[in-house]
Amino acid sequence: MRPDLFEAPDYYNLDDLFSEEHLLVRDAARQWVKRDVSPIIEEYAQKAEFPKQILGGLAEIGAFGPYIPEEYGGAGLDQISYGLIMQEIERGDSGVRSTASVQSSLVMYPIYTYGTEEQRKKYLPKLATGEMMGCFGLTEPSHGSNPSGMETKYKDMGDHYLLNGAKLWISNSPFADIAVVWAKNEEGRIHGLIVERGMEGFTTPETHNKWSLRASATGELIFDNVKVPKENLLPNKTGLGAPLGCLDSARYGIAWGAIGAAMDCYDTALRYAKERIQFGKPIAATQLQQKKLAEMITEITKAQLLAFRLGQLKNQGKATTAQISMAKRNNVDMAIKIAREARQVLGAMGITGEYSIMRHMMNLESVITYEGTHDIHLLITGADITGMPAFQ
Ligand code: TGC
Ligand code: FAD
Repeated sequence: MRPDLFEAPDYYNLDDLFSEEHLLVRDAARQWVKRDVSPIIEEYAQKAEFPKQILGGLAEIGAFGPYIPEEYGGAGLDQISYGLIMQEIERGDSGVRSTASVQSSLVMYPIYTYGTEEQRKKYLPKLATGEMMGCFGLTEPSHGSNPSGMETKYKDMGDHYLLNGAKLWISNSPFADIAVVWAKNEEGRIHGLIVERGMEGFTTPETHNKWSLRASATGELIFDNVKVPKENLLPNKTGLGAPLGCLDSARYGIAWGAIGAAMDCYDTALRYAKERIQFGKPIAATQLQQKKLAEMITEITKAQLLAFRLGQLKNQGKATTAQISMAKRNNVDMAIKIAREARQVLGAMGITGEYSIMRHMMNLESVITYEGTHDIHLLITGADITGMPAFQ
């Protein structure tokens, strides 16, 4: 892969709206990605392996629990800083951002929000440093978009719970130390349980042959009569709203993250178009390539404004699930379309690993599917504006 020459676009002077802290946090993440992610990521994506050596760096830039209070090891930052960190990481690779999203919003968030003080103290500081890694099990083989139908269940055995079932498509599962697992009790009510690697009957086979998110480890969670200690139940929220609350936080991060992938594709295409000479002039001087580039920067700018306003609402505790859905859906769609257009600007070179565009494009095929598909987010907006859910 070529040296990382990335220069971030800021067409509407958004930097003027960020605080000094936002800029410091963002620039630290940006430099780290340039130094520690860009030089290695293509190789890891090609060999379909997660680069575990970057876990310490992710922790150092505050990517594990950015908004978790410092007393539990988090970075104690606001939601805009969290978004900016996700943007910068996904500028490097969506798979690396996935690892950070899962650790922060799908593992640390539920333990912090729904857990006991003992659970917070036991797990959060280690998760914040990356000494312990987590994953989140909601999706099942027969229940993706409709997690309420989940079949994973647990039984109260007096001194412990007995867990049975299976989860599929779980980011980080092959190496995670713990899993936050959503399962039904005997009354059919959904609860979260912390399952630890090493518990008898718990296995995490890896999913192979992915064309997308190749630098992220994906796998299953299989529970075959796993004895889970009673103190591992998250007691403070039950029902589908508990996992959906975690998804609000992760989807918000993705709305920012997708901007990073789009910025990288745009920046690469712009630089290439200025340098590539055909018919005696740079292709950037042709109207067709300018149309592509001008539309890209317009869409990136709109997505940045959407994410920034959503960040303000989130900081005020006012962002709704439907507002988050709109931003996740719009920004990922924007990014995947830009990746496809940018790939064409590079001609044949666009399909190689010399440039990041094809990797972003393939990664975004997962991002547009996980954390609620493109269709499901449209239906969430539809339900919100009409008051008539059309899921069934
Ligand atoms: P519905 O009837 O709408 O809601 C059930 C209950 O939940 C409450 N609720 C919420 N509570 C808190 N926060 C939210 N965001 C909430 N949304 C809904 C709701 O009030 C209700 O409460 P109650 O007390 O009345 O029971 O549920 P539904 O079954 O109709 O489903 C709605 C739907 C389709 C929108 C939902 O199921 C959905 O979002 N499906 C998509 C599934 C999904 O996003 N899965 C993601 C899996 S994790 C993942 O992909 C990680 S990838 C990570 C990475 O690598 O980055
Ligand atoms: P389905 O729900 O079967 O949907 C198939 C198609 O039908 C989609 O196009 C969908 O939009 C459409 N559809 C579904 N319902 C409707 C409807 N009512 N109306 C119209 N169209 C509809 N899950 C986790 O729990 N944890 C993870 O860490 C995790 N990581 C993932 C990592 C990767 C790389 C991927 C690809 C997925 C991951 N997932 C994870 C799973 C992800 O959340 C699901 O794939 C997603 O929710 C969609 O479920 P599904 O794939 O079963 O698709």
